[in-house]
Amino acid sequence: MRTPVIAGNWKMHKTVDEAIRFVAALRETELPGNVETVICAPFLALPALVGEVQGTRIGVGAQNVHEKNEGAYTGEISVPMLRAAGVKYVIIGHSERRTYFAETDETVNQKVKAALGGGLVPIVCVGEVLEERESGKTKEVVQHQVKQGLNGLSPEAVAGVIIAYEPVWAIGTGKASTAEDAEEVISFIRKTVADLFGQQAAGQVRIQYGGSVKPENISTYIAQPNIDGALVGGASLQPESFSKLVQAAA
Ligand code: G2H
Repeated sequence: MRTPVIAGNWKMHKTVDEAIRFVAALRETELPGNVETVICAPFLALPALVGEVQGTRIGVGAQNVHEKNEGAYTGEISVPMLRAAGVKYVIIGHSERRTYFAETDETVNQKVKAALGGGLVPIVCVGEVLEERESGKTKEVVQHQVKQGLNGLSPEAVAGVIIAYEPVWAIGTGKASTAEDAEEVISFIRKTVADLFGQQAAGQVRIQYGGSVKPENISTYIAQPNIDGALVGGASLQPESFSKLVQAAA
């Protein structure tokens, strides 16, 4: 009953021309209607991408947003700016933002509220680092991130959020979590959402797995009852592999 979401996170890759060529190639492939397909691109490529995906089922997302609507915040982009450009999704709190740009659970929470308030679908990233996994703290860490990141939201708002569980040690390393381990953490995240916001929100919220997902392993994640798609970095950069990922989620 939950529609799976495959979201590509291009990170700091592709010029505007490269983004346009990617969509042209993707349009040549058959994308299933029952998978929500999203491309999260660098800011500069977003307006062109929104134009290129017209008439397709592909949605366009940003990889970050500022929590304020406007003001003296040099170098930042706001929710109304993204909305005006036709962007529908935004990744919030990716571990690279937390590590390299000092984002915290508190800023994540402010950004999630701003996104929802302005009509964007937030893709909220949570996940433990290797040391936390090895010391048995995975559930404690993700529970805290979910609780703080979604703090103060209504159950109805939470139902519209996408959560991406990305164990940090699996990101870009080629060391993906097993589907069974990912399912265990993701079902725990769903239970956390149920405890905080009720069964209905927990039943509706989509929770993706992210971290070294490829066409070769996507079906193992999709087969799990609580995993509703994937947030994909490296394997989303080529139209051939991205379309295979989307097809495998159908
Ligand atoms: C995790 C993921 C995309 P990759 O960051 O969000 O990247 O698929 O390259 O591990």
